[in-house]
Amino acid sequence: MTAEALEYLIDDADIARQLRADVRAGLTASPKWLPPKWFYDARGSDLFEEITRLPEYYPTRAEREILADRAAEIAALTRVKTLVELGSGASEKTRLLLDALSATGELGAFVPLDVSASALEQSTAAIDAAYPGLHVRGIVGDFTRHLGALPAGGRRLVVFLGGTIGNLIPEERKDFLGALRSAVDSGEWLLLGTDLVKSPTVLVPAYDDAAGVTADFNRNVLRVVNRELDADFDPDRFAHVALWNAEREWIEMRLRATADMRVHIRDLGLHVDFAAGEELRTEVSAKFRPEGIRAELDAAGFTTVQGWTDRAGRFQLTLAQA
Ligand code: AVJ
Repeated sequence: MTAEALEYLIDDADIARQLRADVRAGLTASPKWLPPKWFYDARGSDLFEEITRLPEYYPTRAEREILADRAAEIAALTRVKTLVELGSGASEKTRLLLDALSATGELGAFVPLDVSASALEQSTAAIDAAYPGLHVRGIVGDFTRHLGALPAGGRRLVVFLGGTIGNLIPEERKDFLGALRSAVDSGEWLLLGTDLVKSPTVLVPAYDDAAGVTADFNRNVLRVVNRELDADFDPDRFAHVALWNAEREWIEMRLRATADMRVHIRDLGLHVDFAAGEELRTEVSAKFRPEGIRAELDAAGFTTVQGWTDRAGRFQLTLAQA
């Protein structure tokens, strides 16, 4: 059996339009910013996979440990027919859940949603081959815009792993969780992965590794803008910055101009000036406290059923019910 063709809620023209809007808004703002979703072209996705294997980047291993320990318990509590994964990427850790849910005998469908059609093509083909009899329905979409279009019914568990919810600022998180609550029926489930607040001596190296992979990942957004919008950023003249914002409890990644520069973004007819030392914010990665997770879920209309951390207490998976 082969996976069905992907379902497209966004096409290349939408994506191009959004990139143009984001780049114009972010690079004409003060301070300058770009949204993190534009890191993930093929090279950026590969670099992210490399990050997940770095000694300093603990979240992926911590989350995998929790899933390995708790997947059977999650399957027994939820007994769902459909597993929906938001921002699914390679869906590698998700197999632990697919295995456990398949063992309960009721899982019938897997619905991964991601903005990257290429990532989905690979992951749906691999999952389809590994789980004969599972209906795999990949959706090309944006989890901040397309939750209303998720296929309904079939008693669903929606999983949002990796700590990706931390890329949303608090107001965006509120909108996201509210939209998700509206998209599911009472009694359906959410499994949310969140990185936890901890010492900056652990957090900062996770976003500023010794091998420089995260720096390369950060600069990749400039290569994406160069290619897609015919711009002339010189990525080598931007330094990678990762800092802990103690007040907001998030990691910020920035790119710091190492010289005065004028960048031309031809497709936008836009010239952007950088002063030496000026910083462009490319990502926030919020870190959470268990009570804050519960409060945000509660405010959105979800009831927290259980939270699990890895043995070192670095990362939390939270199971909640609508
Ligand atoms: C995939 C969004 C969870 O914020 O930790 C890794 C992305 N950025 N290193 C994160 C990321 C820098 C990652 N998320």
